[in-house]
Amino acid sequence: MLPGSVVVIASNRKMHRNGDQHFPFRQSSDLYYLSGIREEMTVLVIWRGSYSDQYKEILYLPEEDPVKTRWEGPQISQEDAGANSGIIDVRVHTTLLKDLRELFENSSHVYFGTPRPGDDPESISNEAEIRRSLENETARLQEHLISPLMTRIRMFKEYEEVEMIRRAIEATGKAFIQSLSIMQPGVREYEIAAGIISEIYKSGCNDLAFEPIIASGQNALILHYTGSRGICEKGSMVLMDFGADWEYYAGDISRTIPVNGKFTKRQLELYNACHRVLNKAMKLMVPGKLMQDFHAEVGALFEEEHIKLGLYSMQDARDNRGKTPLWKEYYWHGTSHSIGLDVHDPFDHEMKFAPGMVLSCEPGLYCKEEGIGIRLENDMLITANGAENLSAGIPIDPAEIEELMHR
Ligand SMILES: [Mn+2]
Repeated sequence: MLPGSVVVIASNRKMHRNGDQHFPFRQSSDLYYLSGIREEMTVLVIWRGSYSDQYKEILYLPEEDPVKTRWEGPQISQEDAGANSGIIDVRVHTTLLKDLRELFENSSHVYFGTPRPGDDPESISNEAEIRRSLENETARLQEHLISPLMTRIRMFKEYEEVEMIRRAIEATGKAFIQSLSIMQPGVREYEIAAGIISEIYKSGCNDLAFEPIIASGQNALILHYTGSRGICEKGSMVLMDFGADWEYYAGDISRTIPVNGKFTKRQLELYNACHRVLNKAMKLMVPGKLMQDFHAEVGALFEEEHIKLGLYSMQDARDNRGKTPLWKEYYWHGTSHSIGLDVHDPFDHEMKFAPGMVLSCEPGLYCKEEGIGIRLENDMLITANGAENLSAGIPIDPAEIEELMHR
């Protein structure tokens, strides 16, 4: 934060669904990171003085609404909000605009929490309302976004955060084992999803990190397929990409398994190719490497495998030099993304891999001609000299998967 600045980060209200229903509320990740408060309509204000290293932080809660309390139960008390967040100065909304006017008078900069990359510019946030109300007061201030600062902090996980991610991955692994016992020819994709979700909740998680992808047969060629109505056909494979949320931290795992518990010869060839790339890719995740360079290295590994699989020839690859590499015909997405409070956590692509980052490693092989899609995904913690596979406990060896499915 620059000297003489104010940060305003506001959480949203619940998002309306239809009639009197709302979508489940999820706290703004930046606000949660800084405060640990999960209530809707919370506002965090941080002020830094001009001439000294003086900081002030104030947390605003909505006013108690007796009708809302009757229907939805009491909201967090000011006392508990203070204890949970470590913020001593907790107030109610009524004084927010007045307080901000005062802080702005003695400041030169203001940082806002939104929009973040990927936000819907049309959605009306609480923050947008605050900005509108204070248009005149902020006119003379220099405006900044808080997201670049927050990205730099959130990219590096503290010990406690890694522990949360480990718990999320543990629950995700249990759900994977559960899916193996439900999988059989004729079962619907959503039945597999139901088993996975149930197991995640039984592990003590009260949310999923994202909507599970259970894609059988050709559906696996759709990267973010969430239809889940398809039937798992004998002789095909199912690509499953899912993750538990443990206390707001995400796990994110992909596995691909044969519906009837036995890979065909061709499926196994493709699976082993993807598995070899994953094993080599995990070793390439070392401090000092740029994400884009890592992805290019994984692409080169795939090219070798694609040629061995007969998807194209070495000559084809050579003839194609200077154009979009042929491996991109069979591998359409990035190899890695940051994982944390969000399953796709903020990441600064100009920064090199460094200890404390938690990143996915998820090579995929998608063959339209053969109607086969495979993705294998582990979650990695970058360490001083390499990376730890946080999902090492989740079966991935094809013989082990077949053995578990026959049990
Ligand atoms: Mn992922």
